[in-house]
Amino acid sequence: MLPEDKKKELARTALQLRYDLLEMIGVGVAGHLGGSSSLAELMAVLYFYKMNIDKGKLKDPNRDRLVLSKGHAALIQYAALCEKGCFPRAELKRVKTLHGLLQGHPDLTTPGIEAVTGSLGQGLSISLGMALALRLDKSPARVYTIMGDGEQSEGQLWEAAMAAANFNVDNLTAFLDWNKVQATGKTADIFRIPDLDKKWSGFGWNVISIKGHDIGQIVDATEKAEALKGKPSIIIMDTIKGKGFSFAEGNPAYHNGIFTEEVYKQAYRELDALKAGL
Ligand SMILES: Cc1ncc(C[n+]2csc(CCOP(=O)(O)OP(=O)(O)O)c2C)c(N)n1
Repeated sequence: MLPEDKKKELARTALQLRYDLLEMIGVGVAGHLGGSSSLAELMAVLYFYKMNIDKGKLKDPNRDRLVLSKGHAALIQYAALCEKGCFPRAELKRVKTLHGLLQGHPDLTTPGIEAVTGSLGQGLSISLGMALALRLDKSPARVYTIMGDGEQSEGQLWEAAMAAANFNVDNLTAFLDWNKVQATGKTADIFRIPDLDKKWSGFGWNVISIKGHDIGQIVDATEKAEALKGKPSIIIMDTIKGKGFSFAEGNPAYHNGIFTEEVYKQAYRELDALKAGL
């Protein structure tokens, strides 16, 4: 069990990552707020508690790997990498500029990014390849993959799911950001994928379902997944798209929305209120 003071520290980190999202998105330019903020707690746990990653040794063969299969949420990974000190803070303001270090979707030019993603459905296959290679090398490193619920309609990931179970891969943990909304509406209205837990267990995976903004539950689930030998684990996280911003929560308009000056100020006020309560 994670001590309360550590939980608080990670909650403050998650809040800082949300501030960083605002800094990157700014006013008048589209930015993926919704699917980024639903991952803030997970990113805080992975980068600031769980993963073996050192900014000075980003190519260490035994580092843990994180593949953001839902690559459009790159901003939240950039926020975490920035807070980890992997690149200067000034880069946040240059996000999505030509020749900048931080592209619109994950790219290998960014220190700490492990895979090019953005075309949905591919991250699990990439992660499986990494996990198999690490196993061959007898490395203690783990691979983490983050997928979206809309992304579950991509066929390629189910092929990777079957293969991971077939090869008894247990150094791979997948996360499903079950925020129930995708780019243009509710996932259930666009492409129904019921019983995701049963689907994944039917494909041979260990399934753990948690509240995805609860830091203690995220830590416990990742540790249970790590302890289980002989099969891959998926942690299905019940989350809220746009979490932390009242106007964006569950609202597809903020999948890749544009802030007006007024809403932007409101977003900061809402984070300041959360900060006062932490
Ligand atoms: C192969 C592919 N098809 C379509 C898209 C366009 N697209 C970008 S984000 C998105 C919705 C993703 O929804 P979800 O996986 O639920 O992500 P989240 O809501 O968590 O951001 C789509 C369809 C894409 N990036 N890749």
